[in-house]
Amino acid sequence: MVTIAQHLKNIKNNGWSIVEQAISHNLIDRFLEDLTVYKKTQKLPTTPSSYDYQGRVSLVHTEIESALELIMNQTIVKILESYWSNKPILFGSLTFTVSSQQRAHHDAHFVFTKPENAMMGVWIALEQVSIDAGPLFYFSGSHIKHKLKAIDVLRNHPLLFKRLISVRDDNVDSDKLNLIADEIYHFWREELDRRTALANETPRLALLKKGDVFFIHPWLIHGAIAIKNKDLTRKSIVGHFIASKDTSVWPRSDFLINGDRLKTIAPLKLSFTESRFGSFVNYK
Ligand SMILES: O=C(O)CCC(=O)C(=O)O
Repeated sequence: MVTIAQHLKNIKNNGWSIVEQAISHNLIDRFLEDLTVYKKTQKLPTTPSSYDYQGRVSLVHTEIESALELIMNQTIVKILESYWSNKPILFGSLTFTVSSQQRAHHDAHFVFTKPENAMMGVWIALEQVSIDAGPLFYFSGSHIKHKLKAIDVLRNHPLLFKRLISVRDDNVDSDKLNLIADEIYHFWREELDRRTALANETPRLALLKKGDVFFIHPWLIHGAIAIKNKDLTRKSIVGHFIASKDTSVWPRSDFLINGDRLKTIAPLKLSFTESRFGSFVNYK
């Protein structure tokens, strides 16, 4: 059995760790039943109608107790608590029916925190992941080697940086700012691909079994490969945790357009709900 200390070492050194069979299959089955009922009552599609949709539902843990029970599993919480020496708070969750086929990225760009390691993705397989169902891929060690921020990209695109500053100073045209954010994201994504290709790295695939848990460091480059067999589902839920109530969090837009002056930008104001499984951020 892999010890907690070994998981902490894996996360620190490699940017990931897998806990096999952390979640009971009974609980997963109960959650999947609850999810089906929830989707019906919310009139959400119960089958992925297109591969853009992915059957993705956000924040089900705020609506379905079995989701909270599943994500705030004792082993998960214990590992996070030991990693941060602090009480983990569930910031958000996403459930998928099929693979997102998402391109390489790191989660720090979605949820940027201070301290910078105070966030963690916890991806739970709700069924055996087939190699043809678009499994997650990841570059081991990339959280150290390729820790790329938007400001690193802007330094290589001085004209774009200049444009950003002038639109930002105008402080009125949010459409223009959004377009610049898209442009920065585009170059940032390209740079991630370029770096991993240059380093000649081969991605690993997370071919997890039902009940396995994959810890994803916020700076680990990962994504999901293309679905080869469109009849296959790849049911999963991912929880995004922050280290404690004292962690400062900024949204993706600030990561992209305010990375050079984050000290002057107020972090998100968060409120919290206490549950018998642990605390989570309340968005209501
Ligand atoms: O499960 C997936 O397909 C993608 C999940 C992911 O990359 C993420 O949550 O950051």
